[in-house]
Amino acid sequence: MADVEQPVVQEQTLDRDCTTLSRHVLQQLQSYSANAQDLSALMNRIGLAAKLIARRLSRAGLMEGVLGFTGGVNVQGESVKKMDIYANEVFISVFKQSGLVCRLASEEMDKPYYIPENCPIGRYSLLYDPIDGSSNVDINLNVGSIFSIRQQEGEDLDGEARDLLQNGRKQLAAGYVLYGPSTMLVYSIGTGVHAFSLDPSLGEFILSQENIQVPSRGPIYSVNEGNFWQWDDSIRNYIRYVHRHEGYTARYGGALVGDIHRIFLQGGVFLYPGTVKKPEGKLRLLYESAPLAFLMEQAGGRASTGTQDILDVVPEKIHTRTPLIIGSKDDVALVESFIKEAAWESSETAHARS
Ligand code: P6P
Repeated sequence: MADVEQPVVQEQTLDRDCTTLSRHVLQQLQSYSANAQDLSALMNRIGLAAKLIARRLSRAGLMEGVLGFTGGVNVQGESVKKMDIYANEVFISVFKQSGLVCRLASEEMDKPYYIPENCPIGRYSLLYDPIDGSSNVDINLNVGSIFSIRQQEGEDLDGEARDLLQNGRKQLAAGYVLYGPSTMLVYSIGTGVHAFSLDPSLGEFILSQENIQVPSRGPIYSVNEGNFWQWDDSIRNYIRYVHRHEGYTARYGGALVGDIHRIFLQGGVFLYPGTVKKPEGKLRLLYESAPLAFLMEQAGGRASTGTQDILDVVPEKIHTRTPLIIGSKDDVALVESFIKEAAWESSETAHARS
C-alpha cells in the first residue's frame, strides 16, 4: 500500500498549538513528579492571572475603574493606579485557589499576604510586581507583570518572612508578562528562557520562542537620561562614551518589562543606576531585579548592581532596592569597567592625600 502522505504542516501546527505553558514545564523537567506538577500548576496559575489582567487592560478605555489613580500611596511612596490594585487582587485571588502558594509578597503590599489554608501543603512563596510601569496604562503603552517563585523555608511563625531575605539564586522560577500588541509570558525554571504568546482564540499561552539567548553585545542602551546629573561620574562617563561611539541607539519606554524584553531580543544594556540622593536606585530587588536577573543569566546575559551580581545580593528587607545594570554580558561589563575605573581613581586620590 502506498505510504500515506502525513499532513506534516497540519501536524506541526497542531503540535505547536498543543505546547501550552503547563505542558512545556513538564517537558522541560522531563518528570511528572510532585514538584514538577507543582511548578506546572504554578505556571498555569500565572497564565490565568495574566489573562485576567490582559482582558482588563484591553477594555481600559471602555469601562470604569481601570484608568487613573486611586488617590492612595503604596509602601513605596508611589501614587497607586487603579490597575495596580486590580492586578494585585487578581494574583491574590488566583493563588488563593491554587492550594500551592502559602505567601504572596507584592510591590503593592507592605507585608506579605498569607493564605493559611494553603500553608501546610503549599510550600511556595510568590513574589511579584502586579503591574510594572503602570504610568503607561493611561496612555495605552505596554506594561508588564514580574514574578518570582521561591520555596518557603520553615514555618515563618512571626510573619517576618525572613526566609525570603536570601539571594536570587534561591529562586525556583521567574518570569514576566508583557502586555503589548500581543500578550507574552516569558519564564524560566532554570532550563533556559522560553516565551509564550497568548492566542485569544484558544485562551491559551502557546510556545512562540524557546531557549532565548541574549546577544553577547547589542546596540541598545536603555536609561532615563533625565537623571544624568543625579548620577555618579562613572555612569556619566559611560553615557558620554556611547554618545561618542558609533553603533549605539537609545531606547527607553519607562516600563521595565518592555525595555528588558527588547534587550533580550536585540541585545544591549538597561540601566537604572543609583543617584547621589538614592544610591540604592529605584528598582526593587526581590520582585523586579532578581527575577529579571535570573532570566538574563539563563539567556547568557548578566545582571549587576555595578559592583556585585544581582543574584548574589542578600536583601535586608522585602522591599530592598538596588541599582540595576542588566543585559548583554559585554555591555554590562563595559558599564562596570567605568565604575571600576572611577573607584580606582578615587582610591588613588585618597591615597595621594593621605
Ligand atoms: P523613571 C515604573 O515606575 C518603573 O518601576 C519601571 O517599570 C521603569 O523601568 C522605571 O520605574 C521608570 O522610572 O524614573 O525612569 O520614570
